[in-house]
Amino acid sequence: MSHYKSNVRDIEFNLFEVLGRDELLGTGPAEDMDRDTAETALKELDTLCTEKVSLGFEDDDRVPPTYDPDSKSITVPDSTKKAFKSYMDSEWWRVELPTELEGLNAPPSLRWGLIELVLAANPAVYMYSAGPKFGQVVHRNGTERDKKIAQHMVDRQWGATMVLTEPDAGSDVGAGRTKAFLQEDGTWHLEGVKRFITSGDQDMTENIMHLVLARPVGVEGVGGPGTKGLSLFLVPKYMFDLETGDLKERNGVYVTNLEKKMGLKVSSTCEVTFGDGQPAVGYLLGESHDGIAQMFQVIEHARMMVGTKAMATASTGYLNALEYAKTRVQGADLLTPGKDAPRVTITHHPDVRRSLMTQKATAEALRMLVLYTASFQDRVWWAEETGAEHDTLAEKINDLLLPVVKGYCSEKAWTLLGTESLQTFGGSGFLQDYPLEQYVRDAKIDTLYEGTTAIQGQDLFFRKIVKDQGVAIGAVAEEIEAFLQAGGELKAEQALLAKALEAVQGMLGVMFGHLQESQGSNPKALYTVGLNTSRLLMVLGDVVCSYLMLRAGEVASARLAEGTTETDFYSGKVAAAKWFAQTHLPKVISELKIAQAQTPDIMELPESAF
Ligand code: ST9
Ligand code: FAD
Repeated sequence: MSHYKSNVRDIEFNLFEVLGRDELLGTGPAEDMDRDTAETALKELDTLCTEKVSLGFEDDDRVPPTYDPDSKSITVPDSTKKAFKSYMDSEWWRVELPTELEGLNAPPSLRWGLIELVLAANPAVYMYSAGPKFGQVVHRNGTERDKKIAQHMVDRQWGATMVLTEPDAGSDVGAGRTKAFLQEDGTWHLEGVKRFITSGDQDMTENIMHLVLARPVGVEGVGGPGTKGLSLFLVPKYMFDLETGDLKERNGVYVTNLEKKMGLKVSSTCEVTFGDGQPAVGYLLGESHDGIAQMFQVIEHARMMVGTKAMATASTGYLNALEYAKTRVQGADLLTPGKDAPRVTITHHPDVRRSLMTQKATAEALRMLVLYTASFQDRVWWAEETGAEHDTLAEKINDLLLPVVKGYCSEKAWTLLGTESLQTFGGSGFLQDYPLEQYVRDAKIDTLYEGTTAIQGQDLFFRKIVKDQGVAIGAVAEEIEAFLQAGGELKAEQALLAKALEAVQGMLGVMFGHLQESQGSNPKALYTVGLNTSRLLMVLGDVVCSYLMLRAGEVASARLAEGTTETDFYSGKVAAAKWFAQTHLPKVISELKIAQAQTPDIMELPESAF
């Protein structure tokens, strides 16, 4: 039986009943994807995930991919191979590709609704399958040569990797030392060692295209220090005929180690060595030295993917816990304490109810955050596809929300899975008989890769708020204020939201105050800003998610008033909305007080005092 449990009903509720995404479907660039087709897609992919994609998930965690140092290659276990093949054969990955690359070009919100299912069922399969999608970045930024390469990546379903990290360059990508040397024929030879590279090798695709950041050497005007001196090179595992894509000789890029990890073991994490004894030939993407900006096109997508993965795991974790709680009989109802009182399922205990509602409300709030963010991607996509004026505001709001999706979803999911979902199983949760212990191990990585939570917090404040001059955050605040102005049924929770929104604005005021101070007489006030950036990220997540849950709660409450037959579903939505707001919003006010009280004192403390 599959570990995977999905909530397609909630995805559809968000997409169509709250966010009105059906208005985009069946028209303009989504002419071929009407609402019926979208619902069929969700249903079919859900079935595929249940019956095939999820199958290698547990077995291959126990017996993960192996590394052979002689051939410097990785072998993926058979169940994962089958799961991967079933996903690639289904062709559903084409929903993420544009029509010029034979994609189905679905609106981004629908894409993320679909991707959630694959990420819940078997996240490593999604990562291994991302080659064609990387092809899109190659196509978008490439020369005519690169566009041909991109076409092979799609047509031949090559694997692909994003290659940034080095032993001394993790968060600080600009410290990377891998070098690139220009050759007479216009290609480059790369030399260096990268580490922690996801899908660095596997034996499921005929070729792998590595997208590598390296520093050009000996060419005037390029290759300076920091991230701006990095260029992006396409380095294939096998050389190939540019016209046909047919493979030629092995290129000089080899996996030199496979990491042993806490979780997500099916996804290979590799040390990759370039040009050790054999040239590692690369092509400069777009023949332009703009590596970090080009790589950030991949990173933005990958950060959204990581937040979605975290949410997807939290959701399947909750649904597994719920199923268990409904059947596990233990203890008597609090109201019937006698020794011979009838034993009840644990869902009768208030603390288990508290835990289950926390899980339901959080998983559903995170899903809303992902799909709400995707709705701004829809606006950008729509403008691009129809040739309308670029939707700058939507792009800015998407940029603002991305670190929240990545940072907030990953932090909430990992803790929720451990402290609530696994806990619901009692001691059984600690066993490998149930998927929870694996979910906890697999979800921890989401707070780390694609930029740790600390990096997301800094990105949010310095780049997405300060550098943006508050435009995007102002627009989101206005949207929340308009919602509050309109009133509704959930009045007490709306009042909490109004106070919490003020608290976030207060926190921003505190941080801007310290920032200003640091630019004047007290440079150390910048440390105080840095002590609050992760806090800001988490409270912004609390407030935006509460707003979204209350919006959903109002829709659900209207459906109940109209007399729906789905009473359980909609009353569950109203209850979850209230619960999320009641349990998160009061804490935002405490966080403001903590933020106000921060001083740079701990920065003065000698390291030896820690
Ligand atoms: C990793 C992979 O961890 C894990 C999972 C892999 C799974 C792969 C498969 C699935 C993915 C599928 C993807 C398919 C892709 C398809 C997409 C199709 C559409 N936003 O602030 P500055 C740029 S990989 C945009 O001065 P520093 C910008 O160009 C490893 N751009 O930074 C900027 O210039 P300007 C992940 C941004 O101080 C320039 O960078 N590693 C953003 O030099 C310099 O900016 C990490 O994530 C942004 N938010 O460097 C590293 N930010 O200002 C984390 C910067 O002129 N560390 N740029 O515009 C950081 O992010 C650091 O903050 C730093 C700092 C490196 C950026
Ligand atoms: P460090 O940067 O050393 O950070 C250590 C700690 O210090 C963290 O808590 C961090 O938040 C904090 N810190 C560091 N700098 C700052 C700062 N300026 N301000 C505040 N706090 C800071 N990389 C790739 O290029 N491609 C991949 O495909 C890939 N896949 C990965 C898969 C796995 C399983 C793992 C574990 C990593 C992967 N990575 C990949 C690398 C990943 O992106 C990095 O591990 C991550 O960016 C953090 O870098 P680091 O591990 O060097 O930690």
